[in-house]
Amino acid sequence: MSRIAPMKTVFSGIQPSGSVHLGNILGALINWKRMQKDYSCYYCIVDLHSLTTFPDKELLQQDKIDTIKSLVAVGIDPNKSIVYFQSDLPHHAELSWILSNFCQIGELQRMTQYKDKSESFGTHAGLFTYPVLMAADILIHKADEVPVGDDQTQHLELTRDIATRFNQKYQEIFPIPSRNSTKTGARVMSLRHPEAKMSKSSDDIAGTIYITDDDEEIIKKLKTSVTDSGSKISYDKENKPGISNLLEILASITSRSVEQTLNEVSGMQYGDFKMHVSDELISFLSPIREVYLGLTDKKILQISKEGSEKAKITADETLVEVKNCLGI
Ligand code: AQP
Repeated sequence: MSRIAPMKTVFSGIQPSGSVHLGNILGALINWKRMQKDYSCYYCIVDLHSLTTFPDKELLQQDKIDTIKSLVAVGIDPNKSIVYFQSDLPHHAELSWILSNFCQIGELQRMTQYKDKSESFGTHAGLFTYPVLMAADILIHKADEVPVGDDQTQHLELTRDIATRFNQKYQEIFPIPSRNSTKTGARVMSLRHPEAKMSKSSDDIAGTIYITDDDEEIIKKLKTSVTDSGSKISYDKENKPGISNLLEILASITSRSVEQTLNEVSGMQYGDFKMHVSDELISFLSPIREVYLGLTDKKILQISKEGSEKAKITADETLVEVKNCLGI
């Protein structure tokens, strides 16, 4: 008799550090949605991580709720996936402490996100040990795959090293998680500063397309997006980062390759090309925005409550196993 293999586990997190944007959607969330079909998925609003940037209390509370709204609007189904707030499970912080013993200071010093963020938020230990907490997030549910954008590759590598060291020192309890990424959209850049990634906490609002942006705002942001000198549309990330970013965005939202997209738009003037991208963005984002605006805070709190109850089951099991290994 043939047996059905158990579903693999997926974990990914998102910080409630402001409105979800196009980079989050194309780099992570559409992949999260796709994976629900074949995997057992845990999607976590990592509010402990966001404390590293000292958010305002009221804003954080609303951002947490709005982030789950964004997930549901993009197509994360709480009946299929487990969606919860990180701080509802003390297991994450407890495992993080345990795993910090399997990580070298030099490794944390090499993390580029630490270097970037410490310029704005100082060199405090929370920011420094952020990747260990991220490793705990992933390993507490024994995730096999982690759908994240390009910017998280370094953190995931460290998670793999930490898991391997624990397994070698004690017992093979953690799967070594691998990154699952989208082909295009893995690093969406700012529309105004295409050398920097589109980001929630960026001051540069005009360079970021938010999930709540209405059609007018989308058109305005595309109109003022940075292109490059010259007039020919070509894919050249080094010399034409603005145009290349728009090509990648267009390819991603229309589910085509960059090559196919380039063939379709290569004869256009920059102005017409930008209008075309904004039309496609409106078609892509307006149904998502409609679902988002229809969700109530009460509904979201119910989703997170049920999610944390389910997430607690596997987190409990892993912690017991880890503590048994360690003798505590
Ligand atoms: N610009 C981006 N392009 C592609 N993927 C991106 N992600 C973030 N920005 C881009 C992916 O979105 C997921 C959730 O990210 P996060 O909220 O945990 O943290 P982040 O990477 O630091 O994202 P932000 O939006 O830039 O937030 P802030 O400004 O608070 O730092 C991750 O999978 C990430 O790869």
